[in-house]
Amino acid sequence: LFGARGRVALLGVPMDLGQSRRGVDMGPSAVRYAGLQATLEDLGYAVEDLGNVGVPLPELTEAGDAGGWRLRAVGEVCREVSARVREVAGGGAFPVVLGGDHSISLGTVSGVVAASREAGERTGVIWVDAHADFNTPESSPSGNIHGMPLATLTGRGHGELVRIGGEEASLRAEDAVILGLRSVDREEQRLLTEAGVHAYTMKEIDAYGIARVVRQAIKRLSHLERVHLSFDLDSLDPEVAPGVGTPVRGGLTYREAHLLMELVNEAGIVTSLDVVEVNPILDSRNATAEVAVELVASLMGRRILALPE
Ligand code: HAR
Ligand code: MN
Ligand code: MN
Ligand code: MN
Repeated sequence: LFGARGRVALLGVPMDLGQSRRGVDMGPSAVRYAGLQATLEDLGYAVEDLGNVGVPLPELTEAGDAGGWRLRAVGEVCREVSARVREVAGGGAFPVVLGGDHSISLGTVSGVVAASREAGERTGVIWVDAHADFNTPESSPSGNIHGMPLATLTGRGHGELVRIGGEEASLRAEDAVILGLRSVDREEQRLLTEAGVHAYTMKEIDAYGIARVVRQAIKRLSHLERVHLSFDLDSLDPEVAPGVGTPVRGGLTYREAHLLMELVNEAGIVTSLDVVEVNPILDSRNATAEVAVELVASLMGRRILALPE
């Protein structure tokens, strides 16, 4: 029965360059330590850990960020991630990519999109996040690249990052939904509305309940052959997931996040995943990485009761 559920490939991206250095580069290690591979094997997957993609150390560049070093480094790392993920997805395995800050999704999403285009299929994204990550270099109040990946993937942003997946943008704005949103910068709000990305904010989740909101989000993506789930741990309430660099009060509860994953699993639509922004330095005894592993288990089919034979 081993591997009866299919193949999963794990890839770590210990990158902490999407903002000033904080500690999310240790995220892949923390999530592995929390038992990701054994958990997936227990669910019946054949799991191959491909190790980490190499990431340059900012400490080794004398010039700091002079000359756009950080931007170039993010671009290089994400091109490598994109190529690796394309190969994994093209070979029929389910990619699980561990960040790292959210700028790694420039690599994961462009990689799965490249594989899906080769198969003549279209990919959408479920972006679970407190933030919209829809800033451009012009709109961003911080200049931090991890606040920009969703905009970049839809063709808005730094030219060299927009083109990671080739000339065509990886995503159409209408093929992306955001869940858990509660922190959006002023200019970013305008960009998001103009682009037509559908965002389900915490207000909708409070008013209608997580189940209804998730079912609506799934329905909105039902025209797509593949869906990538990009899971930013700061979507959770900081009391549940303290180990993130940019916590925002009023997030998903433990059970809301699980039900989200359980309903997405039931719908059977997700074909790839990244887990980002786990920061062990700010965490409390690896709790955030452990929650991440439990949520991945729910997404990948863990049930409370066994299914009837
Ligand atoms: N919107 C803010 C900015 O652009 C904060 C972005 C924080 N991003 C993440 N990823 N942690 O979701 O700077
Ligand atoms: Mn994010
Ligand atoms: Mn976030
Ligand atoms: Mn609630």
